[in-house]
Amino acid sequence: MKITGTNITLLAVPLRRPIRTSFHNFSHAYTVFVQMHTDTGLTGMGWCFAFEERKAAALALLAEDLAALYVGRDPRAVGDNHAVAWKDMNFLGHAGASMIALSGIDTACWELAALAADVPLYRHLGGAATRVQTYASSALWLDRSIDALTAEALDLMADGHRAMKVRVGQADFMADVERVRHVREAVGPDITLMVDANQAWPESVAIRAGREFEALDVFWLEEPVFYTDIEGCARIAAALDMRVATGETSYGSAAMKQHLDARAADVLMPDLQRMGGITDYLNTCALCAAYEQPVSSHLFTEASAHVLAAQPHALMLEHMEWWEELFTDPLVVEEGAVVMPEGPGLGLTLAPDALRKFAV
Ligand code: SMN
Ligand code: MG
Repeated sequence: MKITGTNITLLAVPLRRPIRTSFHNFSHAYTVFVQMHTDTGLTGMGWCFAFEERKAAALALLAEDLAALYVGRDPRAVGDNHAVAWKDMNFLGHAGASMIALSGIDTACWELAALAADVPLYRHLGGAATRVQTYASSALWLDRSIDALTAEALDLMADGHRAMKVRVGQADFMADVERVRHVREAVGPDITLMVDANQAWPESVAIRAGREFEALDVFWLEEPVFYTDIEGCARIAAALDMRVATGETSYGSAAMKQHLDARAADVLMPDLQRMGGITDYLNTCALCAAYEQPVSSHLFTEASAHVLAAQPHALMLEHMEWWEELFTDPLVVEEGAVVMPEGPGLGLTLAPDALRKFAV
C-alpha cells in the first residue's frame, strides 16, 4: 500500500455557537482538511485548524510541504512516517504551526492503517470500549446572560449530555462563581460540571476561585493560569481538593512529560493538533499511564474519541460540535457518552458537498 498524493482544502466552517472565552472571540473554524490517497483506492482523512483565515492558509502550506514527504510511503508505517516528518521539522521546530500542520497528515495515516485493516481506528489501537464518557464543550460561553446560560445547559441535557463545561476567568471571579451556581441549580446535583478559566487568573485568584467551585461540586478547574506556568499550576493542584486539568496549549509529549514530572495537574487534556497527530498523542497516553494519571482530550472529538476509547485510564472526552456538518454520520451522544462508530477508520463519511460548501 502506497500513498499516491494528498488533497489539502481550506474550509471556513461556521460555528453554530460562536466562541467567547476569556480570550477567544471567533465565529469560524478555518479548517485545513487533509485527504490522503493511496494506490489501493482507500483515502484517509485528518484535519487541523486556526481561527483566522490567513493563519489557516499558512498551516495549509506547511501541511502541503509535509505531505510531499509521504508520497510513495506505506501509510501503515505510521511510526516511520512520523520519524521522517519529525526530522524535516527540526528547523521550524516541534511546536507551533509546523506541529499543527503535521497533525492532519499523521491522523490521515492512522485512519488509512485502520481502513486497510477494515476495523474502526479505536479497535486498531487495541480498544474495546464502545462508549466514551464525554462532556459538552461547545456552549456555555462567557458572553451568555445567566438566563441564556441556564437555558443552554438544559438544551445540552436534552441532547444527551450528562457533563458540561462552563467558561469562567473573569477578573471578578465571584461573578463566575455566581454563574456556575445558577447552572448547578438549573441542572441539579447529578450533572458533572467543569469550569475553564483559559489561563486568565493569577495563582492566588485561581486558588480562591477553586475553593468556591469545590463547594459547587465542580469536577475540574481547567487552565487556571498562563499555560507555561507549570509550577504555579502544580501549586494550585496541590492546594485544591478538586481536580485541576491542563495541557491543551502545550505541544508534544515532551511537554506533557514536563507537566507530569511537575505534577502540574490531576488531568492532562492533550490537544490532537498540538500533539502533531495521533502518534505523539499515543505517546502522551502511555506517559499518563506510567505516571498513574488520567488522560483526556481537547477539541477534535471525532479522532480523539478513538484514542480515548483505547485508553483504560481515559477520563472524559471533550465534545465539540464544530466539524459535525462535514459528515453525513456525526458522532452520537447518548446518556453522557459518545457511541463509538463501528465503521472502518474514523467511521465517518464526508458529506458529498462539504468541501465545496465550506471551501474558502
Ligand atoms: C477552548 C479552546 C480553544 C477554543 C475554544 C475553547 C477551551 C476548551 O479552552 O478547553 O475547550
Ligand atoms: Mg480549555
